[in-house]
Amino acid sequence: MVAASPTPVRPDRIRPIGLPVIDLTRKRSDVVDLIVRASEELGFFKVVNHGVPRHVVANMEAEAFAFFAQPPPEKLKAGPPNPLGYGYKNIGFNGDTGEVEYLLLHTNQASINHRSKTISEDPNKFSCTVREYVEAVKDLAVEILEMVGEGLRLTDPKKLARLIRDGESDSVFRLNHYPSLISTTTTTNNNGTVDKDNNNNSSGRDMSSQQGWCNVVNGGGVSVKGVVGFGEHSDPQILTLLRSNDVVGLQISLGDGLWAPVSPDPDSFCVNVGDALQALTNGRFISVRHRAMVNPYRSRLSMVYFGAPPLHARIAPLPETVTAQTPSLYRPFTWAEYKKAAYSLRLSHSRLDPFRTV
Ligand code: GA4
Repeated sequence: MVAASPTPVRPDRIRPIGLPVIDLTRKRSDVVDLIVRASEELGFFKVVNHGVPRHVVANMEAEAFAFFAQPPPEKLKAGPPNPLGYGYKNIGFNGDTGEVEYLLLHTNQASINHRSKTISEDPNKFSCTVREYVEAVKDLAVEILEMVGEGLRLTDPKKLARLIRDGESDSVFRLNHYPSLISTTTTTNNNGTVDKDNNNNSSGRDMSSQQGWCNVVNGGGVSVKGVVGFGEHSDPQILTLLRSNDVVGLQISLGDGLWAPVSPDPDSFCVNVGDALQALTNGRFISVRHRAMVNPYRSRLSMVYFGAPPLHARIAPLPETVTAQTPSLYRPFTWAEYKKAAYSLRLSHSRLDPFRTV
């Protein structure tokens, strides 16, 4: 018998792209056009001059780093994730894993207060910091969605924004920590200068494990290895607002094994369209797959707000997006139905497919 030759694993390739950077202090009509165009073409853009106060971001980041710097037994008090709470390597309930530890919180104040007791020795301070951050970022998401409503010329331009502003919104907030692969605190950065990384690998795990490694070819065609922190997926919600420290890691899928790295910029927010907004816009806006890679030298921290509708909200293509030429691509579903389907699938699955009409 002739042994079958192993199928060669095609290395991922990196292709840098210029992500649109939208200055929110520009003329409103220009900002509206830029947001709509970016949401249609790439599903991703950055916003600058966004109005979220620096100290609000800095306080949240400090709390997050303080939490992840604790010894594992302390962090485990906030877990296991159900899906809310502290998680370490396991993502969802169907066997997905990644080189990440995280805190997943509901943005409902009662839930934050309750969770804070297992997260911090000063639960009041922790919950106030989260509340301040989530409120500021939610306001930004509302502003962006109002502009989307204008850009799509909806009869009720605030309709989309109301879904996440609703007191019963099912929005969640996630803190992701991707420890570096080295445990020393002093590293050399891309410029060849020395950085002091105070956020060293404190996860208490064996980072020498080869699980999660994939081959990556950079722009110059050189094959390098990369470790996946959070695997390829699209976000289920309406709109995602991500802020990370100054460490590269986020990558956008361009399809066919091509990945576009997003340059980190602690002063901006990276915004992306979620599956629910793709359905609401009848596929006009795209919910693009993305992933997070571990940085070998420096720990990465991302703070991600996922703006979602209430559980009972009905998601269906907005009438303004359905025409004879563009018939409805999705059947109506509630957010609760969609979530149930999402949690029954793996991270990389296409979660909107079961709701497609064609
Ligand atoms: C991806 C986006 C958000 O991080 C998240 C994730 C959620 C989880 O970690 O509990 C999911 C994942 C995310 C999509 C599919 C399901 C649900 C893990 C998983 C395998 C909080 C979300 O809403 O969906």
